[in-house]
Amino acid sequence: RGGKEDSRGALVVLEGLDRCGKTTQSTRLVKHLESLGYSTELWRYPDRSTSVGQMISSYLSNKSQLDDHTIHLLFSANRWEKRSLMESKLKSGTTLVVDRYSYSGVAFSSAKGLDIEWCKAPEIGLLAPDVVVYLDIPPEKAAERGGYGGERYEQLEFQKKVGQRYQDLCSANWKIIDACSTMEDVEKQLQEIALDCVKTCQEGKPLSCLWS
Ligand code: FDM
Repeated sequence: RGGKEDSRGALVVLEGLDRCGKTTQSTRLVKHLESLGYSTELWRYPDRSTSVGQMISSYLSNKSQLDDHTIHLLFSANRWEKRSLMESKLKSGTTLVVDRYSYSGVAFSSAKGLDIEWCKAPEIGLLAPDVVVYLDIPPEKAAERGGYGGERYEQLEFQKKVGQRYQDLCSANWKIIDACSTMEDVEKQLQEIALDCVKTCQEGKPLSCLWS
């Protein structure tokens, strides 16, 4: 689907606690946008395929230990190593649906007690999402959903703290969806939000950088 000269793809980010349905919903959203003829890709962070991503993966599965600041910077580096590709994809008209982004970085690390401004600093200059969709679920409900997979952060008490940090980060370009609604309901709401955003970007909304 063509558009204006400065037409571009949209950067749509999904955030939320573990087991909120992000992965299922982002996969469905990509299929939907593709079916409408929009070039779309599903991205996720951490991107475990890179060498930085493998260090992160090993940390998350408790196979290695790292200082809290160190792992925070690795998560950020994992976004930086994909930044230029992200920009070129968007500029070439591809919409990116991204499962977790800088907000996960800040929410999870600051929930451990790291200073929030320190956590935000390495994210400065990454591309700002056009919309952040937060799939809102009470931590207790998320824990009931088929259980956690046993990775480092999948514990109820910690997820409660992360939920509070997400609330502190929530700003004007966030859309909140009740993740306790039916899967179809969440899917529909997400489609509307994303489509609206895709159209705005097609009309030439300029790209901007975090933290804007
Ligand atoms: N996570 C994810 C972080 O702590 N910082 C980050 O920057 C990102 C992107 O990694 F518990 C945490 C969030 C989650 C874990 O995520 C792995 P997935 O979605 O389960 O792969």
